[in-house]
Amino acid sequence: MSLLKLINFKNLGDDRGQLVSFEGNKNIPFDIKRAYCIHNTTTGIVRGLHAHKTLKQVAIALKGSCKFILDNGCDREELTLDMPTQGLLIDSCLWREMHDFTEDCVLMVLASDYYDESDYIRDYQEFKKIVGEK
Ligand code: T46
Repeated sequence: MSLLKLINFKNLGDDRGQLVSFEGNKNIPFDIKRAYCIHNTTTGIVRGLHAHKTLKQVAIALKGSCKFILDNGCDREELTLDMPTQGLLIDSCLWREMHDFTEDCVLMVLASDYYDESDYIRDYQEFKKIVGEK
């Protein structure tokens, strides 16, 4: 089964322009407690490089594009996010890396919980150990 779980959002646009709606426990499969945006990213950098113990998130490229790698400790898969009508569901216990941000990229992330540094696993070997024990 692929690690890359995509959600397609309905385009509610008309001849005035485009509109996409995100609703907790409807087209987003959890209660949305937090939203954040990554933008004005420095060329060539890699972000992420961590997993979360419990947090679930959906990442949506509102503008531009970036590449996402998801890794479950055994398999590693990559995709490009490049449209507001498509979201990537990032379940807990998945290592993520984001790279190749276009200059104009605005990446919005909807999260199932508030920011909590103790939920992060920032060491890949520790992550491998935790998923290996599950
Ligand atoms: C993730 C990927 C996709 C906060 O204070 N509140 C927040 O809600 C967030 C997300 C971050 N921060 C602080 C923590 C750091 O001092 O903002 C700084 C940058 O965060 P970080 O280095 O974790 O950013 P990324 O892009 O590596 O990772 C982020 C999320 O943190 C993470 O949960 O899954 O995007």
